[in-house]
Amino acid sequence: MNVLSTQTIDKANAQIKPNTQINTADVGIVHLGFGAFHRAHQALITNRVMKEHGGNWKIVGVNNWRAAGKFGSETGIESEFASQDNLYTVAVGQDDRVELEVIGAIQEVLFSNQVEKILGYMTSENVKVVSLTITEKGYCHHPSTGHLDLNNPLIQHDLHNISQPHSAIGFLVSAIKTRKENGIAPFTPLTCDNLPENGHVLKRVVLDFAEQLDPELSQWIDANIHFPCSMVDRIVPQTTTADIDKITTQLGVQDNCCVITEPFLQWVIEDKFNNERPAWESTSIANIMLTDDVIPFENMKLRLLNGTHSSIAYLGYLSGYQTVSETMRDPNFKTFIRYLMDKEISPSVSVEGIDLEAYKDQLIERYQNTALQHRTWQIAMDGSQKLPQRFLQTISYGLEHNIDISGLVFAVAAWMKYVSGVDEQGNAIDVKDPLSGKFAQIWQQHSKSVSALVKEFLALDAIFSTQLANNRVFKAQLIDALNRLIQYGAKHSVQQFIQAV
Ligand code: NAI
Ligand code: CS2
Repeated sequence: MNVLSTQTIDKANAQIKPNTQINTADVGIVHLGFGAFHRAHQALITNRVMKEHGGNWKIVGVNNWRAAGKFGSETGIESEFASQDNLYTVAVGQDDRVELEVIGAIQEVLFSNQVEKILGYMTSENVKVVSLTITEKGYCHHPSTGHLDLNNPLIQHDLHNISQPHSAIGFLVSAIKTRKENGIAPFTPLTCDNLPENGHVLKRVVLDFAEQLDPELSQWIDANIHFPCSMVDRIVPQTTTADIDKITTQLGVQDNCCVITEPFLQWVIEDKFNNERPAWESTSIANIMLTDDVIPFENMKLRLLNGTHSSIAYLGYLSGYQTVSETMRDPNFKTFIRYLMDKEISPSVSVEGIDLEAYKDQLIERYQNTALQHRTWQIAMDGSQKLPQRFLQTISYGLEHNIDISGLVFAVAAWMKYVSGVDEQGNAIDVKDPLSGKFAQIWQQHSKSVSALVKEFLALDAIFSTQLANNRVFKAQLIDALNRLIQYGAKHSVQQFIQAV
């Protein structure tokens, strides 16, 4: 079958396709972390801005990051994009219905070792936005404090080779420095990662990095560059070969770069930009807004969606469920997840103008969407980077306000069991986490004593704040939850939990 390209696009069976305004536009954005989510969210929205309003907002994507001094998993997507003239399809699926949109907003996709080319774009005055979806670990920060981890191998390299950066932070500081020296107005660094106060986290690590390089540069950045926060939401699983086959069949041409997602989409952006930006809020796509306070929206999403997503990931995986929708077909899990939302998470969430009950109803529906094969294993990865904003901040709030948080503590216990690397049938779990080696060591040394396991995990100050680690109620509940989990298993423990509340 022919591959999707400028030659074959007319044959493609898609509801929406690029137009001339898109095809003739120039580059205006560099995106670091050109993964599935960016392709189904910011790139699709920017594509629609150009289709409906014009503008030079084509995107240069940077992908396949180096991890700890060597390249990350080679997906080869850069070459796949080149062979498709940088066209790809977003498949929006709801159960058995799928609609296709071909995206033409991508100028090219670069591998993160093409440093000169990447910095050439990032230092061009035509580039006005540098956005990021580099995963929580890409910020090279300590999740519990927000400060830059100066011992991170990528950071160590870049502090001595700023003209040849490996880390996203190094690329940002190198480009900001060059633009300043050449009198070019700064771009807006726009983080779209699942981190609380993500713009503040990005600014913190950029300032920490610049301080090591040149304190005056750090002071200048602090005074002259905004780092807006943004809350992003659209469930976008890793694309599987089954997805590619299904989308290709419907499209009528081969698309090896496609992504599949849900109809729901939301983007709440802090209105603080250093330069021009696309009118993202002015397209035919709903649920995109500019505001001066994103934090309440981030709290709502990171706690109600991502907190229950990670609960499903760890407890669902240990129960033998491969995907979110499969887990939610277990009525005990569906009851447990709604209980977490209503009783343990909602008390710490409030957003003016948002109907929280309707938002939670919608979340439960979204999780049951059978068009998405969102793997519990994928959501379970990088827990050391995710737990603070998804579980621990809500638990801390509950402990301070005398709210029962035993369900979330149960989810933390499931994470501890998951990172042991062995499931309930004794099979190996492929634990993906920057601290996976540390977790394996703790289990190897302390697997005979649950209280010792809990003590060692709580001592991980990159994850658990000192205050939480020293909280006796939390520690006792965690020991009890892990004991029950080991004794009865995840599926039975969930059933016991909802029968007891
Ligand atoms: P993905 O695995 O498709 O892409 C991850 C991207 O991050 C790749 O381009 C990779 O090169 C880059 N990356 C990985 N490690 C890095 C590092 N150390 N430094 C710099 N870049 C690095 O993942 P996906 O689905 O695109 O998600 C990426 C991020 O987007 C998530 O971590 C999350 O923060 C955010 N997000 C994802 C959603 C989803 O449903 N997939 C929804 C909402 C937000
Ligand atoms: C998921 C998120 O993989 C994960 O950690 O919880 O990527 C989730 O799909 C998005 O935040 C939904 O907006």
